[in-house]
Amino acid sequence: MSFPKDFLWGAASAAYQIEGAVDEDGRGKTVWDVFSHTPGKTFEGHTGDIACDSYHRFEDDLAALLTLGVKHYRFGISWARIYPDGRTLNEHGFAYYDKVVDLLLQNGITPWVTLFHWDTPQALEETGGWQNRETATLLAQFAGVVAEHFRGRVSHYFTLNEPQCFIGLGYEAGWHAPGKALTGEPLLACWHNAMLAHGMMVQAVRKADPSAQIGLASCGLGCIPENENEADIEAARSAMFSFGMHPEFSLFSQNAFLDPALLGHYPEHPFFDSPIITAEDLALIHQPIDFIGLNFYNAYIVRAGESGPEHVSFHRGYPRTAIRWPITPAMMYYCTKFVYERYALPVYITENGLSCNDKRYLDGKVHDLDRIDFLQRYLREYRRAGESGVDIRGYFHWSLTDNFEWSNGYEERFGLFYVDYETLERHPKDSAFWYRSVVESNGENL
Ligand code: GBH
Repeated sequence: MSFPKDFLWGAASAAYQIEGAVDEDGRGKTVWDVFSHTPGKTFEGHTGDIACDSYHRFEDDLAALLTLGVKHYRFGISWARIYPDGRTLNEHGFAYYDKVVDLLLQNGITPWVTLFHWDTPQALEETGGWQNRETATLLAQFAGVVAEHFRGRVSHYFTLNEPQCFIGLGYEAGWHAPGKALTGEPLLACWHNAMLAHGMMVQAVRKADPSAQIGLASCGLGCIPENENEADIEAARSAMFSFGMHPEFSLFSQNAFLDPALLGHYPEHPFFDSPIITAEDLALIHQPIDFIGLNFYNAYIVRAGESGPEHVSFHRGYPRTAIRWPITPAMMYYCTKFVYERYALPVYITENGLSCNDKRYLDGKVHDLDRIDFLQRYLREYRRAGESGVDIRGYFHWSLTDNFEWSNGYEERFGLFYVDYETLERHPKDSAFWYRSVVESNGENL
């Protein structure tokens, strides 16, 4: 029982969730600055103004990475630092990322850059945001400039992080910035523009740096079979690639992103019957990429019912994390396998983790047994996917440190490192030392 020999272990973060320093070196406002400062939108009005202050404390994050012994770090570059209004280049915006990238490289850690993790410049939101196709063009321009700037230093990029969330939660459910609740054609326009952005970003990065490896980071409804029999497994697979299965936001669908990006068409569903989708657009979205990144947290349980796949409710007392998401380790096996069988590209888990009610105990340490237990369960299932033939390449834990958990603010702690938000000190949780032993043994100890 083992992981592939050259399997990569890493940790992940995102610009707005950790950086703070929202007014420094010419950074422009993003939709999340505005949304988090709007009363009632985030838990107790929390904002990313300071966050983990990583903008001034990257050395502390680096020390955390070195404690873990990981050789790979996934982090974001903020669009609004480089293009404050989305259109005008601000060279000063690169200084911080130059330092981050150089320190990572000096310490033997490979940078994996996420080009877009939800922080659209506010100025672009004011000209229609994702409803406007120009937003896609401008994001691709940013992607090209970043790849050009870091050519020779950064060779791994992710285009979009979870359009399912920044469009689904931001423009459909309204729980995330910019907090819109659209349906029909206007919502489809947002989705389609995000897909176009992906395709144009791949082109822009390839043009700037032909040797770069490019992927995406997708999320959405994961489905696992109630019982491990053929009928339930097929029901789970078919539910996982059905559109509109989530009760609150239809866009929480893996294949709404992966089908156009990797197969060149949208899912079969009336939502996508629209003249705005042209064959040229589909060709533009469908660019060759090098790997699929999956952000996996929890799945639905599915069985074969009389008239097709059915959701099975979680039984009373079903295990859940602090944020109340159900603990469904089998998704690391089934859902990576379903994705691999459908799209046939190498798979990375680009995010996986959980929030716990972490605190420093009387002894000053953070005893997060729940995190260790969760990870052990999830990683065993991921290993099982590899053993069954899925081309699994790596695992990035979400997250390196506790951080700004979007509308939940600082109330949810997803880190391997505890952040004391008064002093901004990072403290390794027990899970950090445990994860180090996983990294060192390539998972032999799981
Ligand atoms: C990721 O989003 C983000 O990329 C990251 O920035 C964030 O901090 C991290 O996860 C933790 O949230 O409707 O009950 O099935 C993942 C967000 C998680 C949103 C699962 C939808 C479904 C819950 N998704 N959630 S449920």
